[in-house]
This record gives sequence, structure tokens and C-alpha cells, in this order.
Amino acid sequence: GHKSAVLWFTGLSGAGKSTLANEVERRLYEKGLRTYLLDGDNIRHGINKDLGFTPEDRTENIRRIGEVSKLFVDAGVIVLTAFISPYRADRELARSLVEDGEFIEIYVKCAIEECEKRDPKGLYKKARAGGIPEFTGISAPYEEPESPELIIETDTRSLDACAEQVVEYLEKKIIL
Ligand code: GGZ
Repeated sequence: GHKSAVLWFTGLSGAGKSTLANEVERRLYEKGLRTYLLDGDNIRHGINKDLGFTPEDRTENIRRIGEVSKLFVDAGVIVLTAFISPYRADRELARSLVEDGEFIEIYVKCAIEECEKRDPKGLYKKARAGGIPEFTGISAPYEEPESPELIIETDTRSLDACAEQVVEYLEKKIIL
């Protein structure tokens, strides 16, 4: 039988959180699992559209996402979240809302030089020019996970290999 869980992807802008979460979700769906992906598109444009990027707003952003994730877990769904979630304490709070073993912190690790080179939305360029105050990695902190369940290095491995690493972990550790 399959157990619900929170797959919490954290990392810098441009590290590949959304891309990886989408690919993992596709693979879980193919296995017949019920999933839901929370990302900026459905959260920051909806329930959290009153929030910006100050430390306080980011904390509240993550708190609400943690609470919503808990509801999905209650409903028996595997929820995937793709947010920078730069503060360790905020991620720990999200973890504390679900049962032991149900929270899988996935550090989507990518050198900032590589994120900046990718710069898919031109945000690093804009931030360097002073156009975005408090941009994570440039003028706002990112607190690296200290003991995440998984570390996925997107700057040294293919998307396919990264997604496989996540799915293998899930097969071994919990559900599938
Ligand atoms: C970081 C910002 C900022 C600032 C806008 N700092 O690459 P993106 O565009 O699509 O992903 C980033 C996204 C970050 O939102 P999160 O909800 O994941 O952040 S947090 O968990 O810290 O609350 C980026 C864009 O929003 N963006 N301004 N100042 N990223």
C-alpha cells in the first residue's frame, strides 16, 4: 500500500527545484500514485499572493505551505513542494507538522555560479544590478540543509539521473 508523504524540494532560484519536482511527479503518476505539486504558480499567485520576499513574508509563505502540505498528507496524497525555503527553522517547522518519516527534505544543490549562468528569468542579472532587493544568494541568505534526506546535485548530473535518485529513495525508504 502507499503511504502519503511530503517531498520538500529546497534550493536556490535556478537550481532546478521545479524541473526536478515535475519530473519526479510524472514518474510517480506513471506508477499510479496520487500526487500534487505545490509551487510558485499555484501558491504565490493564490493563497499567498499577499506575501513578498522579506524574511517575515518568506517565513509566512513557508508556514502556510507546510500547513497545506499537511492537509494533502491527511488526504492520502503525496505532495511535492518546490520553494527556495531559505531558512532552516522554517523547514523544520514544516517538518514538525507531519509524522516522523513523512517529511523528505530534498536539497536541490547547485553552485550559485551555475544558477547565475542559467538565469532562466534574468533575475540574477537584475539582482546584481540592484534591481531586486533581498535576492536569495546575492543579497539574502540561503541556509543549506544540515541533514536532508537527500542531496541532489543538479549541476553534475542529468535530470533523468536526478529524478531516478529521488524515486529510488522513495522505493527503498517508504512508499511505492
Ligand atoms: C528570491 C525571488 C525573489 C527574491 C522574486 N529572492 O526562479 P524563480 O523566481 O521562479 O523562483 C524564485 C521565486 C522564489 O519564491 P519562493 O516562494 O520559492 O521563495 S521563498 O521560499 O524564499 O519564500 C524567483 C522569484 O520567486 N523571486 N523575488 N527576492 N527569489
